Order: sequence, then structure tokens, then C-alpha cells
Amino acid sequence: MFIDEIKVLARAGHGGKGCVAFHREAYVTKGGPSGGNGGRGGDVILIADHDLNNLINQFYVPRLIADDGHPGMGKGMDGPAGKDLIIRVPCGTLVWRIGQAIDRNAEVEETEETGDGKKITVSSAKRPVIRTANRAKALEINLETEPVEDPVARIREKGELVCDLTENGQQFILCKGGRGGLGNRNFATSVRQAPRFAQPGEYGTEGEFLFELRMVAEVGLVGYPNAGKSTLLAAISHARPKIAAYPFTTLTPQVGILEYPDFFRLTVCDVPGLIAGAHNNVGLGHAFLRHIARCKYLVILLDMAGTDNRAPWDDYRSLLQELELYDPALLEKPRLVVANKIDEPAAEANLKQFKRKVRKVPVLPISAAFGEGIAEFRRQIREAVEAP
Ligand SMILES: Nc1nc2c(ncn2[C@@H]2O[C@H](COP(=O)(O)OP(=O)(O)OP(=O)(O)O)[C@@H](O)[C@H]2O)c(=O)[nH]1
Ligand SMILES: [Mg+2]
Repeated sequence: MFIDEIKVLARAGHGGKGCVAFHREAYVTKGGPSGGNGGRGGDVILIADHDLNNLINQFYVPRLIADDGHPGMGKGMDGPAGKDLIIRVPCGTLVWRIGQAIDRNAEVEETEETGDGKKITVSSAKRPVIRTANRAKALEINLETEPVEDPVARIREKGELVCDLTENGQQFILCKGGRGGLGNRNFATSVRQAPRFAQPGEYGTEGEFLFELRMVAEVGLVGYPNAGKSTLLAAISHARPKIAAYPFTTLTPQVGILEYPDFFRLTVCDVPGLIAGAHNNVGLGHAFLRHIARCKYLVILLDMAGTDNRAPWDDYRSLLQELELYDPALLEKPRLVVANKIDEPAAEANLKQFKRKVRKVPVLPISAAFGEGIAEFRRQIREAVEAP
């Protein structure tokens, strides 16, 4: 299973409470306060890991809850800190906050609107986490008037980007553990020598987050199903994606690494086929296009042989249109148009017609299956990626 978007609940540990205790020892009368401090709560820490390629771990464990700090003890012993919860995520993970940040420590009275129009006054220390039904309201999204195919995506548009983990080993503290409370020995003064109170621990921060994976690759391959994207990736890199003569062979994005004789390396991302109407969820939809959003350079791969009675020039236009519908910024990226399957008999005539119909667009003819034009293709993408 390939998971590239998942909602999680994260909560750091509560600080341990301080202890109320008094020193007891034979022949020591009124030994004084000796309650230890509570330990701090554990943090929830994210670490980017290049050995992972999807968010499957969070699919199985979507509640990231760190340990609470332990309470202080008598004889001046401090409680141990709660263990940090370390979560490994693949490189390229973006974290979005859903709803507002909650600070349970600040005790402020606030009026808050519930989903059904009523106003309630709540103390923020006891404020409940706003649940999904009310979240759209809180973010001023009107679910009735605004057509929403994917509410999570819409919420993300208005949500706050918390962090973007791209480098292997990069760390981020998603939720900070609460401070432990002070024990009663901290409150002894000359006039109050036996304080019978201690501090409670503080709350850790918490929240609901959306983890989104966007592959980190320099070049993205876009094309209709069966255009030969996976064949091309296999021809230029050591990646061995599945290749077959039926549409939607590739169901999940794949990243391949290209190596050049001078040890220069380049990453290429192969995504499932895109078809006209993908924005209406035709085919596999176009949610997987998020994986090419980070690419520096796009390769539009066309099936010049026109298999399945398709015309390459129509394919070209609808691909550009789908890219624009997904995100207009994708069209601003530099791109290369590649005509594949040039070995087929129909390709020559189609290429001529393509050049006539789509003017001023340089096309690189290749045959991914037979290795024709591959060296030139490798050279061109390297040049484009190295360009400032
Ligand atoms: N004749 C010829 N056939 C090719 C060429 N490149 C790919 N093919 C064939 O086209 C078919 C589809 O290739 P894939 O690489 O699986 O296509 P894809 O674009 O990855 O397809 P999806 O993963 O389904 O989107 C396979 O049967 C390949 O053998 C080529 O240059 N020439
Ligand atoms: Mg494929």
C-alpha cells in the first residue's frame, strides 16, 4: 500500500507534577520540605529518513502520543522525563496544521462559535479539540456553496504549513512536552518553612496535522498511460519499474537515479498516467501530481505512434491543460517535449504532423524500448537541471 497523505493526531507528554513531602529522619525534627520536581513531558519529534518512501507507518499508527513526565518523589527525588516519541517520515514530507494551535496552559476565557451557530464561553485550558464537523466552520469554508471534491485538500489550502522535511536526518519538534511542576522544597521561605503545596505539570502542545508526501526529484515524467514513461525510466536509470502494454501499469510514483560517468547524479520521478478529465477524478485523478510539484524540470512524454487511436497533438494539449488545472505553477517550470516510440511505422508521419500543428515547441524523438535518442535525452535533462 502506498500512502502519501494521512491525517494524524500528535500530542506531547504532560509534565509530571511536583511532590509534597517532608524530610524524615531520626533525631531531625521538622526536617523541612523535600518534594522533588516532576519530569518534563516527552516531545513528538519528526525525523526525515531517506530509507522510507511512503507514510505507511502513520497509516497504521495515526496517533502520535509521547510519554508523560513522571511525578516528583519524596527525599528530594525529581521525576524522570517522559520519553520523546521519535517518528521517522520519508524525505519530502510536508506537515500542515489542521485547525488552530491549542495551548492548554494559557487560561483565557473565550467565546467560541460551535458548528450549529450557538456561542459558548469556554476556558481555553479546557477547550476541546475542534472536531472535523466544526473545523470547516472554523476555517470559514462553506461546504454547501463551495464544491469540494476533497475536503482534506481544501482544509489544507487554508491550513498552516508547519514544516517541510526534505533532507535526510532533518529534525523537527512537532509537539513540545510540558514542563514538570516544581516540588514543595522550591517554595520554602523564611516565613513559610513548610509549604504544603507543589506545582502541577504543564500540558504539552498538541494538534491535528496532515502529513503530505511530495517526492523529492529533479525531473518529473508526465504522460498518458502507456506512453512509455516506465520504459524510459528503466532505460535511463537502475530503477526497474513494472512495464506492460496496458494502461495504469504504474500505480504509485517511482523515483529512479540517473548516474553519469563523472558521478553526477540526478533523480527522475515516474508518476501514474495522466488523462484528460483527471481533475474530475477520471482515471487515477491527478492527486499524484503533487509528486512532481517539487521537480525542477518536467518531461512531457508523448506516444508518437498514436497507440489506442490517440493523436499525439491532442494528448499534448490535454496534458498541459490537466497540469494547469492542478496547479498553474507547474506550467511555469521549464519542460521538454519527448516523442516516444519513434521506432513504430506510424511515428514518422505523426511527428511531422505534430510539428506542423504545435509550432515553436522543440521535440526530442526517442525510442525508450530500443535505446534510440536516450543518450541525447540524458544530456538534455542534465543540461536543464544544471542550468541556474
Ligand atoms: N515500440 C515501442 N514500444 C514501447 C516503447 N516504449 C514503451 N513501449 C511499450 O509501451 C507499453 C507501455 O509502456 P510503459 O512503460 O509501461 O508505459 P507507462 O507510460 O509507464 O504506462 P502506465 O504506467 O500505465 O502509465 C509497453 O508495452 C512497452 O513495451 C518504444 O519506444 N517503442
Ligand atoms: Mg508506468
